[in-house]
Amino acid sequence: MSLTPTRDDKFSFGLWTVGYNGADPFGGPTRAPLDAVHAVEKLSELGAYGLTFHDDDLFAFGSTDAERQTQIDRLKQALSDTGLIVPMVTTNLFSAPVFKDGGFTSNDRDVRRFALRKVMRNLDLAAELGAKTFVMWGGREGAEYDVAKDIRQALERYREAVNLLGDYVTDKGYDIRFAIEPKPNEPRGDILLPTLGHAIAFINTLDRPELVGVNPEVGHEQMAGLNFTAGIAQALDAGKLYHIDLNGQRGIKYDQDLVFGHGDLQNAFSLVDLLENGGPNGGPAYDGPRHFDYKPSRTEDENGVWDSAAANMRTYLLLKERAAAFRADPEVQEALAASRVDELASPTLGEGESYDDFLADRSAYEDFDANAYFNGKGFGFVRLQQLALEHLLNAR
Ligand code: DIG
Ligand code: MN
Ligand code: MN
Repeated sequence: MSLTPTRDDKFSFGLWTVGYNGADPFGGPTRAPLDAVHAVEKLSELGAYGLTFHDDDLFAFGSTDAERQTQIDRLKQALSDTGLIVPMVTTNLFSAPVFKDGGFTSNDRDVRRFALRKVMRNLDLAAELGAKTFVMWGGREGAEYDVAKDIRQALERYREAVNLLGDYVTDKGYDIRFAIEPKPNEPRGDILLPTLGHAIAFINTLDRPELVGVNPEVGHEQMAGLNFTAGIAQALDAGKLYHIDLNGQRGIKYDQDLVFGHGDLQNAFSLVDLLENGGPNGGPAYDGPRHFDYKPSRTEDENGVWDSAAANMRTYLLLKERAAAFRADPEVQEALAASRVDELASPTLGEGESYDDFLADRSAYEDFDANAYFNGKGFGFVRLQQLALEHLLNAR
């Protein structure tokens, strides 16, 4: 298995990631601005297949139409020259002061109308560039004070916005699906739709739920203390994994946006195993872009930026190789069977068994020996986990 990224690996990067200038709430930029064309050229050299962006990443907020078009034309030329594509586009509804109380859910109706128009204009650009996914991260949709935001009305405004956008792309014939990106907090004290579970519940209340999925980000679920791999399994179960943001996070703290694998490595291993081997017949469970939404650490120079971009892809490929070795190991297959992992796929009721049949089956309850599980009938999970760890460490 090659560790050299190819377009077939479908690795994509946000322009805002490699373009992150290092500024944080406690210090200014440590790197010069990065030109979009240069980013496309370097990412192509490194083996990426796609570039994603917010409108404001490509042309500054408040640009004239001419300035906007110039940047779009420059990007199109770079994409044509390199063969890189734009799999996903997203909109910045969180940086400009006008969005200080959010976009879709600002208490200020005029701001909500401005935000929706900004997104619709960006949807036209997404369609023009052939993007198939439109991500909506509502980073500013939320509040710091419970009494300042009527959450039910905020959800209704969010629903109104997404329903309108669904009507718009349908009527325009755009081949675009939406992906809501959850995050529990930061920059708002509490963000609406904080986890992928909240987002999936919200999606089911929309007029066109089939048009809307989720774009879970590793660090965002982990900021809430949740298991990202388990969350992705639930998104897959719901048929809602429309995109994914890969990065690293080391525990419940501010959003670190580390290189993929530089946080919880074992969860990264199980995630890649799920994505690559968790589908039918042990094949891929997800065929979308492997998108990195990370920040090259403030400490790095431009060389460090490209090293970090390469590290994301190399780590993914290393984990893919390790997961394949894990699945191919006969001792692992034997340990999986001993742990009865596959038995969970067997329905609890027998084929055609009615609940009357079930109630009549004395072996299920009256004659069942529950005490046999004391001091016996162990599941062998620790042995299985050690096998996984040893494959992760390439120690087998
Ligand atoms: C942060 O995790 C968010 C924004 O960077 C962007 O809107 C979205 C796209 O993946 N992720
Ligand atoms: Mn993040
Ligand atoms: Mn993200």
